Order: sequence, then C-alpha cells, then structure tokens
Amino acid sequence: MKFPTRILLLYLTLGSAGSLHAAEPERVIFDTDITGDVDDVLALAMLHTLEDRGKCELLAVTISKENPLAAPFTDAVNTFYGRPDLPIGISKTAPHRDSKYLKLAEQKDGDALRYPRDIGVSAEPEEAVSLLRKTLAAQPDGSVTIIQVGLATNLADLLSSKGDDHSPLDGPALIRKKVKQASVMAGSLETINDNNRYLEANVKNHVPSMQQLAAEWPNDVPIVWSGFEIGIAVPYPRESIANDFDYVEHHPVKEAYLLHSGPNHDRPTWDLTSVLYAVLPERDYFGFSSPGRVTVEDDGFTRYQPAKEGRDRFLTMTDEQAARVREALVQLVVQPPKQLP
Ligand SMILES: [Ca+2]
Ligand SMILES: [Ca+2]
Repeated sequence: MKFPTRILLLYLTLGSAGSLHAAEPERVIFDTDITGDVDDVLALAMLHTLEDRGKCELLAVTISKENPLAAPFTDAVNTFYGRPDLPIGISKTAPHRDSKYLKLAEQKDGDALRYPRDIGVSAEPEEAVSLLRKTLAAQPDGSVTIIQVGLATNLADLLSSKGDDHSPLDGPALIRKKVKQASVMAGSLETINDNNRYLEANVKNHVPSMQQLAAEWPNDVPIVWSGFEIGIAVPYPRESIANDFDYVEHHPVKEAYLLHSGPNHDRPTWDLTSVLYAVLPERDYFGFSSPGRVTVEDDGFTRYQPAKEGRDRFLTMTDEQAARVREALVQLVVQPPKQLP
C-alpha cells in the first residue's frame, strides 16, 4: 500500500498548503498605562514575540498615564526586543502615576545604561493623540486593531480630535475608516467574588474618559472587552519569572516584575489577555458574550446589556481555556528576542 499512501500524503500536503494561506499580520497600536501595574510590561513583551513570529506588526505604543520615565522605559523595552525606532506617544492630559519599576530606565552598570534607549537621552516621545492620528492615517482602511490596556484617556482624546495635518477627518470618522476593532482591558462584566458591582481600576481611575469611549466610539467598530474576571482567572506563574529569563544577565521584564510583585506572587494577566485575543482571535482561547452594549456609570461600573447587532462583546473563558491561555501567555512572554541585545 506504499504508493497510495504517498499519493494521499502528497494530496494532503498540497491540499493543506493551499488552504493554510498565511494570514496578514494584525496591525496593532498598543495603548498602555505602563506605570503602575506590571502586566503592561509582559503584554508588551508578548507583542514583540508575536511580531517576531509574523503574527502582528506593532505600529506604535501610546501611553495613557503621566510619568516622565514611562516613555524612556518603554523605549528601553522596545530597544531590548530589537525595535529601537518604534514610535512612542504619551498623553499630555492623563493623571500622574507613580511606579515601582520605571526606574529601570535609568539603571546604570558602570557608566552605561543597563537598558539602552534614546528617548530621554537624545529624543523625546511624541504627543499621543497626534501619534494615534498619524499612525491611523497611514494605514489601509479597516486594518488597525487598537489594544487599550489602561485608562481611556488617549482614545477619549482621539474621539475629541479634529482634522489636522495627518488627516482631515475628525476622531470618530478616522476611527470608522481605519480601525478594525478595539481590544480593551477594562471593567468587570461578570460577578467578582459575589460582587456584581466590582469597580475595575482602568475605569475607576478615570471614569470620564471611559464613559466617553463607551458613549462615542463608533457603533460599527467592534469593541471586545476583557473584564477583570478574565485576568484574575489566569495568574502568571512565579516559576516562569524565576526560571525563564536567564538567557541574558539582565532582563527588563523579569526585573520589572520582581520590583512590582516580588518573587512570591502570581500576578493576574489582565493586559496579556487583551493582546492574546487581539492578535490570535481565532484560536479558541476565549469565548464571547452575545453582542450588546457597555455603558459606564458614574461610579465606574461597567454595565453590559445584550443588544441585537450591538457593538460590544466581552471575553468568557472555561477552565480548559484558562489552562491553555496561561501556557500560551507564558510561552509568548518568555521567548527571547530574535537577536539578543
Ligand atoms: Ca528609541
Ligand atoms: Ca495596564
């Protein structure tokens, strides 16, 4: 039966080669409040890995809190992962946030920066809304996924923006033309520890901007919400921090994690889940609510109501999916850069 088997194998090989067309990399803007919590840093590492694998193209990073070291630190991480010129923007209107780990940007070994960068040395970050508008205007229509994993200050300011040198379109029209979807870590869409009115930090810490996002984001551009309940169900294993980053003497992700959470904590993976969904949406890592509408109430509660052809859905996750998600997140965070610094 050798001959038919070979024919069959050949057929299968050709057949699958024909059907497994290489998907276009997802074009991604990462909007982050990389200051307080450390999950933003792990999420950024994931995006670099995913771009190294041809799964996404990271177009820009915009920062939605104010801290003078946020952009230098982000540039240092991007440089570590081989993307020193990735554009970085920072909000001029967002509230200040202290940080336990951003000081790594200034860490020196001898006279040299431990993590080289040029922002804060010979370059300055851009203004976030201007960078968002410039980035969107340069991309094909309907192609950009925005991953928002912090306050909604930048996307609210984008919604309020008028036509400028980058595009004659105002914020909502530019979003409608260029954005494919938003993947947002914010809110609590399901009951948390018997609390059905849990107030999640990305909303509670700047309610007006999240209210504006929920109210004014175009109805025909989907938003997928990863609620507080998803990230806490997938704690990042401390064993990975201890064991998986020693391919270099100093690693910004490991050092940031230890400064923020210490060695004995499994940090929830809130921001990482929004990245995983956004870049690998069809791998069945998550389920989805029915379509509906999220509104943000004055105390920061995110209310979801089912609605036919609604703009919003939120992620759901079975125990089996949670186990798969956790392993996928770990393997994407710990992958070394293509070229070690
Ligand atoms: Ca740089
Ligand atoms: Ca965050």
